[in-house]
Amino acid sequence: MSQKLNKSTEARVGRDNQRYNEENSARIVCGCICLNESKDKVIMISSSKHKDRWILPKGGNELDETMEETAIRETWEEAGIEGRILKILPIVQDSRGSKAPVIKGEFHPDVATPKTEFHFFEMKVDELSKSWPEMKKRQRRWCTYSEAKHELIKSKRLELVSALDSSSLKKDDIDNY
Ligand code: 5FA
Repeated sequence: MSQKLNKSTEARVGRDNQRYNEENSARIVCGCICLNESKDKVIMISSSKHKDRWILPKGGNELDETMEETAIRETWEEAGIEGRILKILPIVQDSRGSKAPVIKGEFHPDVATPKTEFHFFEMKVDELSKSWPEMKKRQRRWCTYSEAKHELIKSKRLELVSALDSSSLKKDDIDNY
């Protein structure tokens, strides 16, 4: 795998170059499950739209990028992480079901966010930068499996729980939560 990272100081914005699934018009979103060396911790970030909700670094796949490039770029922009992609994880579908709008053609973020298809990669974290493009917008923290799952359920992001479950993150004692 190529593993290219352009450590930009600003995040890409806008949806003009967003890639959609040609069959069902789902928005393609890519991200990383960022693990420590011993694979018992994962990095979570706060959502920019809901500051009290914790999610995983991810964002829209753009037309000039491979899915892996998007995952690496978003992980840098949103979480300031550099690392090595170890594997591709199974695709997970939007957990909003029929409530998620299907939009054909041009996308208008102010009107609705279309249904999403998530492509996650497992990454081993090499370095956490002290500064990164979205550091003023987001918090970042290491979590155990049970902490991460607890936060994702609280954030109503069951598709992100599926992505986490498909990774090599070691499961600790979930009964504590
Ligand atoms: N959204 C909310 N719940 C969703 C679900 N279960 N499945 C799919 N999408 C869901 O919010 C990003 C968008 O995802 C929102 O428009 C929301 O309606 C929709 P977020 O996941 O909380 O992430 P964020 O607040 O950090 O938002 P951004 O990083 O700006 O958005 P993206 O992750 O879409 O990526 P971008 O970097 O390409 O903009």
